[in-house]
Amino acid sequence: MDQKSHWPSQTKPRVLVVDDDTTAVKLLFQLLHHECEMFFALQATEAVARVQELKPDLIVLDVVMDQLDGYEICTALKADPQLCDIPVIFITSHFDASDEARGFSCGAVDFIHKPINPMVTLARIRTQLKLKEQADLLRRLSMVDGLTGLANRRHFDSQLQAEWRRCQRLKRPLALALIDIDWFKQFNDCYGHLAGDDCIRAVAQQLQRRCSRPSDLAARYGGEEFVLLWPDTELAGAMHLLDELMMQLNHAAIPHERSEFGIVTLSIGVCVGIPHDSCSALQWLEQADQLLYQAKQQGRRRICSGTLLPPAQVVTPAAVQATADSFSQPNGESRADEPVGNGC
Ligand code: GH3
Ligand code: MG
Ligand code: MG
Repeated sequence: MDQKSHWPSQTKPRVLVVDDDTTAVKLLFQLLHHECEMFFALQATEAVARVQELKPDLIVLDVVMDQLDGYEICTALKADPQLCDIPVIFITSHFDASDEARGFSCGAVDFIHKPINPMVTLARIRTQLKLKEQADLLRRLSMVDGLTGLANRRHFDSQLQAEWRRCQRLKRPLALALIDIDWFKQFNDCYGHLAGDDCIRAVAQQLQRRCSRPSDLAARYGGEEFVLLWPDTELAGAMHLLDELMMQLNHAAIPHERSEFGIVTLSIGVCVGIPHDSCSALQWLEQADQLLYQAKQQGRRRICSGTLLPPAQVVTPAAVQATADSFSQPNGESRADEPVGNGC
């Protein structure tokens, strides 16, 4: 088989070889460099730091080295949640069943014996890289919503908890917007379910455009509901992004003849604040949901915003301090055909 065409994906898998035996290192390089991006660590002591820096797809690890043995390194890697999914193949000059058993119990996936047999080694490494590629794909798919390509609810739930804790620790504001398409049942009834799916995808694309920083997250919350999570974002910044979103959707003007507005519109509840101990991430989500409910009650096609109450004022999970924000144009003007001053 042509070595260059072995991996279908555009990027080559990354392999880190940790071995102080330069003969073995050279041979592995010759064997793999056509189809893998190769990295080396000749010192056992630099192994873990190199893994953290490179995040390789596979580690080929010598069992016996000067300073540390391979078992200790493998055990350290498997104890680290960020690194534990990287497969480790041990390479050794001695064949001893009890050593091999020890290697597997440390978390290794396979053994290669020296002197290196090129064909067997290549086959074993390819097998592990294929398994890693499939595991990565499954991990990615388990976080993505099939219809829209946005993050799914499961991924959002874990990010919400993680960002809540991070912003609490750093005392940074976190913005959360719950977004719902207006009169969407009527849209499906009028144009059909497939057109409904297209509409959901179009809205999802607009949401994704409002996520420019790596930690920003747009997710499909369920049905025709979405959520935007913006860490390190104040209320003014969140409102600016949401106003842009509303404008873009007006511009797209997706027809919706069963809506009083004639086009597809959104209702939004947004809540911003610095997380604190008196409130949980779920209570905060509940506040955003209350604000979304208000937006619906007050006529739809609008944004109701609120700030997370300070610790002393949190009375019930649903306690909401709503501010009088509505959909305002970025140029400061209000358009007669859009609701303003809705009292949210
Ligand atoms: P409101 O303005 O109060 O939000 O009214 P609504 O009609 O949008 O809300 P409702 O909850 O009554 O209806 C939501 C609809 O969304 C009903 C459901 O069939 C539709 N829906 C949910 N998921 C999908 C989907 O994946 N594709 C399509 N086409 N429709 C969906
Ligand atoms: Mg709806
Ligand atoms: Mg809904």
